[in-house]
Amino acid sequence: MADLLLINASNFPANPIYPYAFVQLSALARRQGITVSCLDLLGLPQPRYEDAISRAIIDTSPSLIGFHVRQADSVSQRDYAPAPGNPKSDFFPLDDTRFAVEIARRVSSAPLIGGGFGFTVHASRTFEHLGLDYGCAGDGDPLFTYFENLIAGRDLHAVPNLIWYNEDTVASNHRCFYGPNPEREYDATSIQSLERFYGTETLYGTNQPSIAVELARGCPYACYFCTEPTVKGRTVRYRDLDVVFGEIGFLNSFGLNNIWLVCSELNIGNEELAVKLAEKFIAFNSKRTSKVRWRAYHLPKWITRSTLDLLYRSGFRGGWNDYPSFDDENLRKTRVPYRSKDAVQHLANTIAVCSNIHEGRKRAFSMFLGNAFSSPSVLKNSLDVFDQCGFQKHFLEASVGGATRAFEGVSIGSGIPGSDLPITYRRDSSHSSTMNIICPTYFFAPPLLEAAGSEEALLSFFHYAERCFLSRAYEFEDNWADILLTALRSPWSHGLWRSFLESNSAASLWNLLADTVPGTTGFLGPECGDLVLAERLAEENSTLGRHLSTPLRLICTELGRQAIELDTALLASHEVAEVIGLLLQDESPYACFVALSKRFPSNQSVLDFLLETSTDRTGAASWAVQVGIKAKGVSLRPEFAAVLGISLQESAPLP
Ligand code: B12
Ligand code: SF4
Repeated sequence: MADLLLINASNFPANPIYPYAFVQLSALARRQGITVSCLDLLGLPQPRYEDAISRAIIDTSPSLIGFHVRQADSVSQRDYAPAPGNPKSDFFPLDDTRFAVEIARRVSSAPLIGGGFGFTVHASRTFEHLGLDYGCAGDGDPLFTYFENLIAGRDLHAVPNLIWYNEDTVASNHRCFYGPNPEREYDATSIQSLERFYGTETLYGTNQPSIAVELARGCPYACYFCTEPTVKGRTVRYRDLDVVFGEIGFLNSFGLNNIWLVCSELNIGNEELAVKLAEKFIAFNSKRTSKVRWRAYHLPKWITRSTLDLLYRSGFRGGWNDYPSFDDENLRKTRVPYRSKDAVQHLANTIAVCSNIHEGRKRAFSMFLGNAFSSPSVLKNSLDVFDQCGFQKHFLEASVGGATRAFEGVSIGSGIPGSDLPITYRRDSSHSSTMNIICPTYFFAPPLLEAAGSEEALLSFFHYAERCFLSRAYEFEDNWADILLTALRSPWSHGLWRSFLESNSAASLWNLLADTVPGTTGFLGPECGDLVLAERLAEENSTLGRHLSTPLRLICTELGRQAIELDTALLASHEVAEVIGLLLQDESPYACFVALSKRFPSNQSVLDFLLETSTDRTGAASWAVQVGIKAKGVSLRPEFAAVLGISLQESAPLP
């Protein structure tokens, strides 16, 4: 039996987490002597909802049924449009919640209420869309103080944050913002629920999921894309740190050591709270054998290098910064409270501080380059800065936000470019310009769309930037052993290969690879052992991927450089030598793209240009040039150049 049954159909399968709202609402209920039972529908297809919901209702006979809507979509347009390199997601939490509401309506006569962050963003519309009896805009506290009123449908005017039908019209009561819970929220029951959700092996394993603990709520800023100030309030309400650490100590006593401190931002206006927390975590961890690691959203400002050092020493492991750009004018328009030098400094500091931390996590970077105020010059300036700072080589993957999620009164309205042309995506794969803002609805920056010529071209460019300019992801995409094999099977390589190994540090790399693949020996010459080894490596490349790609790519590039040296006719031309230099020397993929885009509209035109000068008939030069193109991930398209404002100039000098 339970007074309240809470149901969540909004968990994002690509990034599943135990709903913290279950913990928070259960704790509020406890204070009023109200019992709560929770059901998360993650992983269940709709046809199985009926069974799960009916069973929960029969088991608990709730007086009220609540639906938690954490978010109405993933806030990432690429999950809804079939973007290159990205499968379409089937994450439509409002459709699933509505389906769950219909079932609950059939099975139970209890009133139905909705709430949560995603619900609150468009509270009245979502309330109507879901077919509920009540809605709660914002903090859930009044639900419990006025629990009896809600069940009896009495004095509903008095219930803060409530949305309800007053006769036939939707009424929204006055909004109240509450602070975080002054008492501990987690109890033994929440631990059992966490165990059921994750399974004990995952929950207590080496890669523990993060457990949410609230630190503060609210944000005074007004970034044009963010709903936090309207949902959580513009005043920051902090939680007593002793209560926060009481919570962390309780979780730690069960062996739960990966904490996500929930707040809008950790360092609003200054770094005081961050420093205080770091000191408390250091003291806390010094008395524990199993150390706590923690994360929190934070701004790339108001954290000095020494504070960042302190934070990471205390177990801090970052949060999420989605820089819109590294262009001051653009940052000003997006209304984020920092500028390019803050972001660059913070990123450089984070890279430096994290360089010694190897905890099995992929280094990932994300940027909101497709923000509404973006343009070709914003993209160019930002990528120039990123490249000049040498950040690319530090990240194994990156993601670019290509479009803005439309939120009424926040990211949509006058002065926000593109917000008058939103696209709503639907589960049945249709999308239309008839906006339904509560469903996944996005818009693009008009100057970017115009420059790219189409949505497909713009998203393809971003995909390229993610793999090659903002991270090293592209380095691991090709089977470099296969590429090497092509050379080793060709007679032109034999002499080169032997002298290459004898005279080069690559020999040690090659022997290292031989050690990786049992039963093979390196350094025998391409006629015998090396060919066998390369063949085995080509087979293994898909499984050993990252480990093998880097040394093999280095070997291929070095061999490529030597193969080109043989082609004196090719190198006689100054221009040709420069293009080859870009491809096979240390230039970054971005610098290479920018320089080549000024001269060539496609990869094929680079090849044609180089090879028409070549006198080589063995295939060595052609192999080397193709290695260079792959080694820099080059992908030349006129639309890509246009997105960065680069125009083709036949006589452009190369850098
Ligand atoms: C920490 C965090 C993360 C962490 C979570 C770590 C963890 N272990 O929990 C990580 C990084 C993993 C994460 C992931 C994601 N997140 Co997040 N996340 C947050 C953050 C900062 C806190 C979330 C939280 O737990 N809040 C506390 C909960 C309980 O608040 P709440 O839902 O509002 O609930 C309160 C009330 O609304 C009410 N209430 C809630 N439910 C109900 C139900 C009823 C019936 C009633 C009456 C009341 C009620 O009571 C609660 C207490 O007052 C929020 C921003 C924020 N400040 O909340 C973003 C936020 C919710 N996340 C967001 C997004 C988009 C995501 C992802 C989809 C990102 C992605 N594409 O992967 C995923 C989704 C994960 C999932 N499976 O659902 C967005 C949602 C945007 C929006 N406008 O809807 C937010 C707002 C961030 C932002 N500013 O854009 N997130
Ligand atoms: S500072 Fe952070 S939480 Fe505040 S409005 Fe901007 S993005 Fe949202």
